[in-house]
Amino acid sequence: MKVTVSMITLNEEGAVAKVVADIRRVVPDAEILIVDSSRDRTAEVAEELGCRVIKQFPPKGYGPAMDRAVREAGGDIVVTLDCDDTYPVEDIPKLVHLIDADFDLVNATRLAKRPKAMPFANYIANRVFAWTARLLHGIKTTEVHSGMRAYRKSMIDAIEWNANGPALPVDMLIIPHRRGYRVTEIPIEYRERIGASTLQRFRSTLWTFKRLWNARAVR
Ligand SMILES: Nc1nc2c(ncn2[C@@H]2O[C@H](COP(=O)(O)OP(=O)(O)O)[C@@H](O)[C@H]2O)c(=O)[nH]1
Ligand SMILES: [Mg+2]
Repeated sequence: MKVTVSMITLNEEGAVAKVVADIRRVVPDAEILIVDSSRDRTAEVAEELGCRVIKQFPPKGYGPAMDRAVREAGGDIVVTLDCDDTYPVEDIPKLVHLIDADFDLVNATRLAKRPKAMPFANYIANRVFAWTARLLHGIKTTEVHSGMRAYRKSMIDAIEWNANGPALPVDMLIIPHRRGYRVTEIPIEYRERIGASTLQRFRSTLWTFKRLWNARAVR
């Protein structure tokens, strides 16, 4: 099966070359797709390195960029990753194998144990989100916000979510689970980010609970 590694980028020129090189080393045959909304040279660097770059301007936020990044993937398997060097690229083959082994979605969780690179408040918030997801949806997860996952492309083609607004990764995990697709989880290491985070704590928390609550209607 053909693999696409999809990333979205907002001013990641300090990280993009390293992340792309790391991906190439691990999965040389994969398509690398980037949805870019940067003001810096991220897109130029990615294009020079042979990535497929889709430009999204004006920037529409994480959700619309991520939606585009998974829907436009050319592969049968789509692996998502932040372009900030926080996720272990060397684990991509593990995720791909699990899709090969008939799972439709593999969630890579950073919270199987407490990650040193994550602020304590974020850690507690993430635990509460995961616990709420278990309670409302019966999904055995420790993290609903991971940016590192593998999705079967045919599943994405069959599913809709509201891409506008923060916390889209919640819907991208919970809706497939509720629709009866085979979802599994593996633990990963989480590293310190290159560059600054775009996370807006308050809005993200609000939208996480909103998405978790609204997904009860999905069956
Ligand atoms: N295209 C695009 N990418 C974005 C946008 N907002 C964030 N990103 C990218 O999405 C990924 C996740 O954002 P990040 O700042 O790392 O969030 P954090 O991991 O929660 O700290 C990074 O690769 C960002 O560059 C956006 O509005 N448009
Ligand atoms: Mg990040």
